[in-house]
Amino acid sequence: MKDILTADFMTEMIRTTGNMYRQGWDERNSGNISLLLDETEVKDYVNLKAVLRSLPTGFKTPELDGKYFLVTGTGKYFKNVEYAPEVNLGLVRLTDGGGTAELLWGLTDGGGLTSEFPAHMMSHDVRLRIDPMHRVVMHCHPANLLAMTFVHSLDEREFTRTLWQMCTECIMIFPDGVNVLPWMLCGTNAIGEATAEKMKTARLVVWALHGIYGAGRDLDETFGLIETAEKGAEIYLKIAHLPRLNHITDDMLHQIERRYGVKAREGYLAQAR
Ligand code: 2HA
Ligand code: ZN
Repeated sequence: MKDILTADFMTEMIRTTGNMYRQGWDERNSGNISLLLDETEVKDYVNLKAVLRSLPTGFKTPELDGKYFLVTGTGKYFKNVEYAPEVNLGLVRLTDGGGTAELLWGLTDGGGLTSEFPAHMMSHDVRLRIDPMHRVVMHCHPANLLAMTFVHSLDEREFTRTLWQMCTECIMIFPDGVNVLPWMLCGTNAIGEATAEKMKTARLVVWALHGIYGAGRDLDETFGLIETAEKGAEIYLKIAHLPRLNHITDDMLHQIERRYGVKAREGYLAQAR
């Protein structure tokens, strides 16, 4: 067996949790990540037959049966992942139609999977149907996006348009926009189902008064997606109370669409002239 701490997926996960912590997105034990892995990626690093513990998930995702995930543990601090990955992360394989997660590595202190495991798995299920290259679900609490949900309309079109209008490149990074869930109790199957439903039409789902979910093809891309939306929210909060003299107009956004080959979410921009 090769040393799992040298695997690309592990070093990327460790860097990403550290970077998210240093961005201020993951105070204390907040936030969670799950990274979908192919069996070919993990087979040299763990004994696929040696199940350390079987953890009931409390829901079914038959399409994910047999799939492998590297996930953050419940109650674990992102800032500690780089110092003790084997305590703070777990590598699991779903069986029993998604009803059981078999632990193959990690969570060595007896800890469990992220409390948001339902939202993660249900979102993977949805995103994989849309994009076979999909791999990552990421949740965190970026301050500006969170703050924005207290003072901005939670209408998805309005919320998305505001972010697109804050930085020229926002529309290039998330042309599908940002979906928004009203406040719901976190850690439940219900918020998992609602998040997955929102993931059908966008890779970013804001949890009002709580945080955000991002989905993408790798850790870097998903981090960048959240980072860009958070930058938009930061600009918004810097200028929301000031008279606005200059604007990013729908006409400008249409120019970006044409030049960079992106397509804004249907109906989110005024018709091009
Ligand atoms: O893992 O962020 O939403 C802690 C959370 C739950
Ligand atoms: Zn949270």
